[in-house]
Amino acid sequence: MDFQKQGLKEAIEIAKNLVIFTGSGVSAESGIPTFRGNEGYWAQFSPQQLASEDGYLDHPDIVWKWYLERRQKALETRPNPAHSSFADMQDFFEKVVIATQNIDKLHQRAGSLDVLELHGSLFRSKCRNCENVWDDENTKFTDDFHICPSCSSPRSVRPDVVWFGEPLPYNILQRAIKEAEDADIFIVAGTSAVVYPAAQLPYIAKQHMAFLIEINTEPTPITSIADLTLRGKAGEILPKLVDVIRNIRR
Ligand code: BJW
Repeated sequence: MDFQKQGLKEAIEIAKNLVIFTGSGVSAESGIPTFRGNEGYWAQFSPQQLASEDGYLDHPDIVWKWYLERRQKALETRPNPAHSSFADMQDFFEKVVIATQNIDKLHQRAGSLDVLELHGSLFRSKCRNCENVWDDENTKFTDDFHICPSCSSPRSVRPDVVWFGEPLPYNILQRAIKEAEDADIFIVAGTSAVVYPAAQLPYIAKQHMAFLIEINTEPTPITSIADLTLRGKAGEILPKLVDVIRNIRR
């Protein structure tokens, strides 16, 4: 593992702001599937059917079933060493922000305090009619589960997640962009970095002179601009990176 790479020690010595950009690969070792690749959701299901408003309008029950299964899985699993390592990094830098594309809340459960959910949450629902949003861990398949508890509109309740063709939550995206601009070190972990606008964040950080670290089992478009690439499983690499940081910052 190339922790001796030029620039890493200096970057860790002087960094105040650490920003971490994560995708589904970070939760893979908790047993949650990724999207792309042979084992990913999109090898089995159509993104247009499950992760678009048109798909939801055509088959709300199929879409809800997928999300409720994922919610159950997320509740049953636990954060893995990748999530815990990111939480541990809060001990060493003035500011640590996580901008995640994941909707599983595993960063929060591991103890990370400042988590920007770019693509929404498995644990919130919203009404397409009145736009009411509420915490929701308990939706069950019943006759009336599509009815909004606020405006009573029928067939209007959906998961509060960002599907293809939908804008990301404005304030969250703007804050993530600002944090990327201010980052001294920017870590990209477990994402194919092909879904925009989230995938612009590493480029913004790089343009603003952050030291860019990529952690992934496979090459991605970010690999060519990364200052340091750590190839392998996030849950195995990140505890070692925490040790390196601890030795430099103690
Ligand atoms: C490990 C590992 C281990 C595995 N350790 N690593 C053409 C060009 C550019 C853009 C577009 C375009 N055509 C259309 C667009 C726009 C579109 C887009 O980007 N599409 C591209 C795919 C082409 N984007 C959108 O539509 C976005 N909205 C938008 O643009 O709005 C515009 C607008 C403005 C104003 C008004 C109206 C509209 C929205 C995108 C929403 C994405 N939604 C999803 C579902 C979210 C809810 C849910 O979870 O169900 O988000 S799709 C899915 O992809 C999910 C993920 O968050 C996202 C990213 O995936 P991720 O996490 O990177 O997973 P994978 O599987 O791709 O990668 C896993 C990685 O982990 C791999 O690299 C592995 O190697 C690695 N790995 N194990 C380390 N143990």
